Amino acid sequence: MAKQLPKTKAVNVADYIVERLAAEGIDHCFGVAGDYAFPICDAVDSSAKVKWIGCANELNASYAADGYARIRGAAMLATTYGVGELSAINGVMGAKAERSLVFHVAGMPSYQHQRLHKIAHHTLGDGVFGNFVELSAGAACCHAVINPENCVVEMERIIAEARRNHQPAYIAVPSDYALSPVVSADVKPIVPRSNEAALQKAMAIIAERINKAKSIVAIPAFTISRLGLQKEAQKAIEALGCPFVTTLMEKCIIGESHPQFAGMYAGAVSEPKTRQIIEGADLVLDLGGVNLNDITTAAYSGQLDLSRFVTIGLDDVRIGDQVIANVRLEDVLSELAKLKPSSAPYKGKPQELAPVNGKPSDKITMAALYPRYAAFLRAGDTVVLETGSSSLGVTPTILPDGVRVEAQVLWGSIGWATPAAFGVALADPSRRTILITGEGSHQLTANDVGAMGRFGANVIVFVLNNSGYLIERALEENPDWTYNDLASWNYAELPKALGCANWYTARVTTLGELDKAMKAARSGKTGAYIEIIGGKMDMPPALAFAHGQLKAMYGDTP
Ligand SMILES: Cc1ncc(C[n+]2csc(CCOP(=O)(O)OP(=O)(O)O)c2C)c(N)n1
Ligand SMILES: [Mg+2]
Repeated sequence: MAKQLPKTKAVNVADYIVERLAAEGIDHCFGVAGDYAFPICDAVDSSAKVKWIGCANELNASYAADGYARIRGAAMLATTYGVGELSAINGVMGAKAERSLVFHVAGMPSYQHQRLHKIAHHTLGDGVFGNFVELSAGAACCHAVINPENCVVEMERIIAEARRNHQPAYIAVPSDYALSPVVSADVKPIVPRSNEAALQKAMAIIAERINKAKSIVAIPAFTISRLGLQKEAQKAIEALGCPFVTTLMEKCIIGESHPQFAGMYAGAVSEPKTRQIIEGADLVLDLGGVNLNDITTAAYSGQLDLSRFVTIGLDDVRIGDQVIANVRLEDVLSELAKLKPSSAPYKGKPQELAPVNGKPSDKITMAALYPRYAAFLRAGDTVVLETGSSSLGVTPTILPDGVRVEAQVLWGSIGWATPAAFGVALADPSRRTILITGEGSHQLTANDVGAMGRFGANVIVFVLNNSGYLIERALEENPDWTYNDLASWNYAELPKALGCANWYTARVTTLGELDKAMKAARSGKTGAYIEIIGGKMDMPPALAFAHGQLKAMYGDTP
């Protein structure tokens, strides 16, 4: 990470903030302009390092920033006071839940107007200006209200704290202060580091647990990919020689053809061998803090003994009731990588891609669709998966090595994936970004397909049109409630209407048409948009399983 502090001489507060965030490896700012945020927007627009990426609304911008942060390690989001920042809260809160580092910079009314308690637009008309700071701060792990004197010091504190937790930070800037010269201060970037003694203590306990254990399994958690530590985690797992499993949240975090890969763990829907390996292990090395929620455990259907876990968090190690603080995940991984396995490494059964099935004239079934995605995807692709039946279809499907998967499994806010795919595509144009979404989710945020076209993000979009909210139909006794129906859009016409004039588009109802469209999308250099017509109740097996587990998912009917 480039860590050069901007020179402060004659630089205004807004310029300083933009420069300082640029030094964190950020070169795009997602947002929607507004008068209180003009100084921030101007600072971005005039910056040689950070490009302004206007989104259709702030919710989309926050999702796009989350997607970008997952690839780059951090992102910048700019909104205006009240109306803008509040629209972004769902997306920023999701980034907090999923440990994605978004710097949310919001423009506030001027200090002068705050001091005079002016009745101003975007307020409750009460002369109070602190109403929203607490709300936006609640979606972050730290926050600061900036003035010219505190700017330099506060930026270092905020950046260090956000990096320590790997969660969003909220930075509120009154519009007149934003234009004032920054007061320089003698500071150095604070890089989170382990306390050496604590690290040695943690490693001694971990080594003892490893030596005693007859069977060990590792779970590299989703945080590993948020922090960009995939290679380090792989080295540690190879040094340990033990099998590793993933949950839905870590799909493809390490290539699925890795010999030590023992499958995806999802409670009772796991392969029996995978389930036995993790549920029967003496020691579960949780690398990063895996999230065992209702989705990742298939409605709490597994039998994990948490007393056998050693959890290496971002900033601490937990073994039962013992917590060793000030130990960084990256340091533990590099210590683990020095170990020598006591026996030959685990060798699992090679995971194979599912064979492509069906005749060209067949209608598109889910049984034929998911193996086609697996055959379509290749190394160098980043797949962004939306909540809904699609993610439950793709995640159990083995994918080729070199495919990266991003999904918002825990927060699960539908509409996330479309702008997130936009952010992912801008974050790394050397990879091809593939969006897989249901049409119901897409309706929430589809307007930013326009931004993909405008900024040259050549995403390949697959929209599954199955006449409504299939996942919700499956999660209820009665699939026919009208609230699971949708306005029937002509999805394949959206790119053209939204200004993506040169995109490849198709609406496919048969496997032959799908195969042809996939080929065309792959060979083109522009974005592509494929609307897939699926059956109203045709669902992947994982969803059918959930349908039979409604009590476990939601508790008994009172
Ligand atoms: C912001 C938000 N609103 C509502 C929900 C509840 N919800 C979860 S999935 C879903 C429907 C998804 O439908 P679609 O995208 O069409 O996917 P399908 O399951 O039909 O393939 C809804 C409404 C949610 N998760 N997030
Ligand atoms: Mg649907």
